[in-house]
Amino acid sequence: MSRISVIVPTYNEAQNVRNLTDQINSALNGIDYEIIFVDDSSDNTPEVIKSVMSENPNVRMKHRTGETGLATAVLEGFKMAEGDYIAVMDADLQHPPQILRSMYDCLETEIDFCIPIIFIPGGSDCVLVPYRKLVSLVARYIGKILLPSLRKISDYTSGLFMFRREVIKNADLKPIGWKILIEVLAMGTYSTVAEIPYRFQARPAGESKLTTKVTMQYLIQLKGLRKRGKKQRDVKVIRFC
Ligand SMILES: Nc1nc2c(ncn2[C@@H]2O[C@H](COP(=O)(O)OP(=O)(O)OP(=O)(O)O)[C@@H](O)[C@H]2O)c(=O)[nH]1
Ligand SMILES: [Mg+2]
Repeated sequence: MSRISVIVPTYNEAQNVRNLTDQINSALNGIDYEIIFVDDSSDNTPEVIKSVMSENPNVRMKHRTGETGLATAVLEGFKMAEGDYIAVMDADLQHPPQILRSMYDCLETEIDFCIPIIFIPGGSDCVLVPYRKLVSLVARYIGKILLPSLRKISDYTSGLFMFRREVIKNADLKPIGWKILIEVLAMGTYSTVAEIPYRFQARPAGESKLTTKVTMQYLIQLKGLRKRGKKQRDVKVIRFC
């Protein structure tokens, strides 16, 4: 049976990690999995994670001090991951953990990469405020212009995805800021991508850490990927709606 490593970056998510772990645990019932929290928090999140670890042997944590940044946290998780399939998910439950099972099912059918999407039929972004929807739309549009090799893919700005570990085997990943999916898509090796719908949820607790600096870092990252990434790709994108 294939094993999943679920990487969860955390920054002050003390109120969410236990709920998230319970939901991942029931979503992946019967599947071999590990959850890797990569934590940069300044609150008591690491203590809560340690308590969760004492109850669930599938949970591990790397607590970083003196370093923050979502993308580098996820890279740290990639280094620690032991699974055949690697998933990335936010801690704030905006990504419904049940979707992990559908992502796993996709990869079990020889697909290399699965990206859940909110704006395809069956998906929903109704909890996002109009301003956030607009920022996301513009970010995707700029990405499509600057990285034509990824044009077939509907969304590469999300923090929710799963791929076979071979995808990043020889990938030169040097993300800045927050956007790790676009880095993996631009630098990784894969030939089939599945897009599946999902419903974005409201954050039940804690605060957003998104800032305008993140948007600027995304633009700088795109510029770098234009130089470093593959200019052309032969990728089959299958959309399950
Ligand atoms: N390790 C680590 N995790 C981070 C850092 N910044 C944010 N995160 C985590 O990354 C995930 C996404 O952050 P959010 O603040 O939810 O950002 P978002 O979902 O894009 O924005 P909202 O829709 O406003 O919540 C959450 O699990 C955060 O805890 C960081 O510097 N280090
Ligand atoms: Mg969030």
